[in-house]
Amino acid sequence: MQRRTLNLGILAHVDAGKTTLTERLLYAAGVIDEVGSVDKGTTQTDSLALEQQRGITIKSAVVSFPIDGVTVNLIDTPGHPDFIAEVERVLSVLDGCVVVVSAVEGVQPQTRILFRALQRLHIPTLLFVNKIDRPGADPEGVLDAIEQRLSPEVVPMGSAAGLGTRSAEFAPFGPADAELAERARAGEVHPVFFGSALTGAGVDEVMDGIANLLPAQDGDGEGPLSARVFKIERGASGDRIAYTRLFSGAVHVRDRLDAGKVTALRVFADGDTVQRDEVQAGEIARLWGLEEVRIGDWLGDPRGGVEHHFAPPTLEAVVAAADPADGQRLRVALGQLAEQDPLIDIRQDDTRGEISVSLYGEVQRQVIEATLATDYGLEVEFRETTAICIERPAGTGEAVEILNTPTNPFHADLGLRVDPAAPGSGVEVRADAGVDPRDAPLTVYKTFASFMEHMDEYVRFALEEGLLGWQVTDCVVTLTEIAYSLADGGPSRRGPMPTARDIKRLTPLVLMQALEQGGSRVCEPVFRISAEVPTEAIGSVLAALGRLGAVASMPSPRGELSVLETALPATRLQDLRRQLPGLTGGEGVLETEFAGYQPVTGDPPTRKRSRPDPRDLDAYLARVGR
Ligand SMILES: Nc1nc2c(ncn2[C@@H]2O[C@H](COP(=O)(O)OP(=O)(O)OP(=O)(O)O)[C@@H](O)[C@H]2O)c(=O)[nH]1
Ligand SMILES: [Mg+2]
Repeated sequence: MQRRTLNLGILAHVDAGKTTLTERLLYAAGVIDEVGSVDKGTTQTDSLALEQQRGITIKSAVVSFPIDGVTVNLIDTPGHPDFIAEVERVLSVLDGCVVVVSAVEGVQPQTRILFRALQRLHIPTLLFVNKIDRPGADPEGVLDAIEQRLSPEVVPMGSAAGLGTRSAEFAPFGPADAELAERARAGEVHPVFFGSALTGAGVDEVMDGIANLLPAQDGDGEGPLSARVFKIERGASGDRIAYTRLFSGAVHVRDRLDAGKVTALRVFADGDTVQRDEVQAGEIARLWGLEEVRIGDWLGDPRGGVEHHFAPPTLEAVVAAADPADGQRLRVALGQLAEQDPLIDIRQDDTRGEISVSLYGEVQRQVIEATLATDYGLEVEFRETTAICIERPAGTGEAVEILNTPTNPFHADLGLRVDPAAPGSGVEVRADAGVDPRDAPLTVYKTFASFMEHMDEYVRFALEEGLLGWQVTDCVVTLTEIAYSLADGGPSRRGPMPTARDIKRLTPLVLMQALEQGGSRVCEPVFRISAEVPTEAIGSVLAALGRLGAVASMPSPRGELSVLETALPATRLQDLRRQLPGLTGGEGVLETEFAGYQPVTGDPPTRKRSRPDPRDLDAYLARVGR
């Protein structure tokens, strides 16, 4: 049976109206009889108690409706930057997108960040300029800003009238011609609609746009399975539910996949889910039974690796159970949360019994705290929040360990060189041209390519904790030497054959020596900040910025309000967030954007290691074994 599907994302800056628009689309499609309200906590997609209490979206949610024979799986995403990880994992499963922009607030920082990611991925995108009913709505001004700051390739599909009133309306120019429709479906142009998700103005036209200007996919169940897991949920009885988008092939109930046996399967339809026996390419399903699966995993053939489109979390905090007897339960609970959210990175230190959690910001911290309380009955305390720094090699360093020597019990020679690389380039592992592939232990790894793939993995693991405990990045690691022991070798090489574990354990030993030789530089996350504050509060805000060590641009007044541009490290940004309401009578607004890492001035902070330091040979060998 031929099924047509459109997997549609709704993305925007926080509060732009994504959830309200979702509600309107479901209503227009006849899937719900009454339009729910974010402010009353009655929408379909903000279904978590926390979302309803706070009036913001926290988790991405899928809901489905039919138009013109196409099943639209709409994914409503959170706009708050603390939940960007939820958006990241959704991006890889979209066929098209609607980006919502407020007609009052205009193009905001998160809008730019999201739009850039959509363009990099060539996802066909429509724009909906929302809130034309609100006083101060300036759709024409916002259209200009969209052209200047998002994309020049935009096509207004009509105009707005009666601005700033409940009777504001969208007047379409007429139906899209075939050429425009084709270019929009190819992602070459971005049609722009105006309206109000609150009153429903413009919603029917956007609905037509979704049907005609975005590329629905034909289901092709033939071909090998290729599917991506983009969300994991725990059911009422603790069972794992994997939200999966199929790109090719089909999945049936009782199929055995690497991640487990599919025990049940549901697809989205008409605002609900329905049980099925199979799901095919183009569709999204909820799969039960895949106990081994993690977010971002591919089922069947992978198409591309892990992609990161957004900045990583920049803060971390130590979490402790209020009742020390709950320590073990807290570990399990955080483990489950991390599995639903791969960017919640948890570091456990067995020796000190501490758990630290990486964070995007204060709101995410509050949500984790509330989730632990309501879902697990756990009272927790977050100790001081610190920035997650990185280490970059300061210079080139090289080290070699020779087998049958007191410092190397691992049956292999290994030499590695570390060279600094450009900021943002990550880690690259390669072999020196002088290395003879036949010297690698191919009885263990079969091919030299496979050996290097494993080296890549061992190196990345070892670089998770550098000289001062931070993750090491922006470097090239070169294999300079490899040799192994032989049962019948000469005196210097005689010994048992190495195993993969030998090479894996030897790698950190050599790598940390090489790193130490070249030294490393600790760098902290820095944010670009634009602060909009009442003009009369400028003096006190500038003084506060000075105390935080920041230099601000000359304020540019916009009437009663002035805008300051500055940059601050992540921890100082937290301080500014706390101080701003007091400094500005609650009127100040901060817009922030991750701007990379900068070397720390003064004494570099260290991070406690969660694993023994390979430079302390006895402790290291005691832990990993000889
Ligand atoms: N006046 C007016 N208010 C709107 C409109 N659309 C949404 N709102 C209001 O704006 C606020 C935010 O709406 P949401 O739909 O929750 O926005 P969102 O983009 O889903 O927010 P997050 O998911 O938290 O990022 C709510 O108070 C809505 O009632 C609109 O067209 N006009
Ligand atoms: Mg929302």
